[in-house]
Amino acid sequence: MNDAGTKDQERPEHGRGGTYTVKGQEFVRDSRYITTRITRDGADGYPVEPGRYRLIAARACPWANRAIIVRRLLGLEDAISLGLPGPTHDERSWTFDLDPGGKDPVLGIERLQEAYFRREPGYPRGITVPAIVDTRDGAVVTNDFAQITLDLSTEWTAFHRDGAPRLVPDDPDERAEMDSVMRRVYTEVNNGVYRCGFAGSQEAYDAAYARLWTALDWLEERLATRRYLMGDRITEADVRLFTTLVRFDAVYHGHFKCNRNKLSEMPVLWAYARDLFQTPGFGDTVDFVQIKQHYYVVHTDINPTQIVPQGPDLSGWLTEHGRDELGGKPWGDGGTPPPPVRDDERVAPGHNPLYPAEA
Ligand SMILES: N[C@@H](CCC(=O)N[C@@H](CS)C(=O)NCC(=O)O)C(=O)O
Repeated sequence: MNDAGTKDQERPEHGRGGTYTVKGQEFVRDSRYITTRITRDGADGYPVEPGRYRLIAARACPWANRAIIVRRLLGLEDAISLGLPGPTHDERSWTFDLDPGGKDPVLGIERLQEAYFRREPGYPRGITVPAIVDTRDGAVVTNDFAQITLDLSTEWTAFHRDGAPRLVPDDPDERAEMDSVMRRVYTEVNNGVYRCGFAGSQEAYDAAYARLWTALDWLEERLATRRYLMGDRITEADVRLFTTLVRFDAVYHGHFKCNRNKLSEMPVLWAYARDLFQTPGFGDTVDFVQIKQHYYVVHTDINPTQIVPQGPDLSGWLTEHGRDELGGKPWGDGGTPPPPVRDDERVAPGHNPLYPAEA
């Protein structure tokens, strides 16, 4: 038994942290994280300090994509730098194979594992993204993906851009409702697609499939009358749902067998997802090429040939969505959209319909 009271033998040889199939079993995510927080009061030893921390967030990963979106919506690019490992990782770790010399230019490391080992030698769990690294000692501060984005909203306020949206409501009732929506979105949708994809038995898959579609039908209904999940403005809940929806037809429909229908066949959810995709800060962070490479190449247990499919056609993401008819103030009172993506953080041409391949 390990420190969380679970059996280490359930972890496969290849060391993947949370995502793999165990034959005969339901997929259960390993949700033990490094939960140190970066806060204004520095209670955990890590005070908010611009220029000190580096967010490591592969574009392929939905949990990391959340952090990239929130950082951009809030305008924290100057306060927290961004490191981007390539789309695939081997049995040991994510690597900085896209960077010159194969090393992260700030941390000087080839593998994210090195930053985890600086925090805890021999770190035994998954080397996951997103992770925030302290550039002073090169050690991971946190990989607690759910807390990371909430803290960007609530602890880093002094460094938000002018016009940044309030992604986490101040009103306690609204916050409680958002937390409840996010809980359901997490268990049934964000993690629900993985539960389908990594089901280790027919029964587990059947149950996972039913749960997922029950939740997607609920969302289709909820969003029919609300422009965003919490009403008339964008919140953290939308960021969390978006990162799963944007991957749906490209990977979850086929690779994870979430195939009752495509996202593009659910009129409300598809229009909602396109609305967000076309909103600055959302679609402009998405790299469909890396997303497909990641899932189809890394998950050899469910795609042993590692063949990456050509489709689907992504041009639909830019079609009119008509959601403006529902009204709403996407950025809230006094809020404004973020400025265009900085040059050094742009998704590669041809990897996203917003950035066509150069002729
Ligand atoms: N929510 C995730 C955290 C993020 C996560 O799973 N990221 C994946 C990529 S999408 C990852 O880093 N996987 C590497 C690994 O599991 O070793 C979890 O439950 O662990």
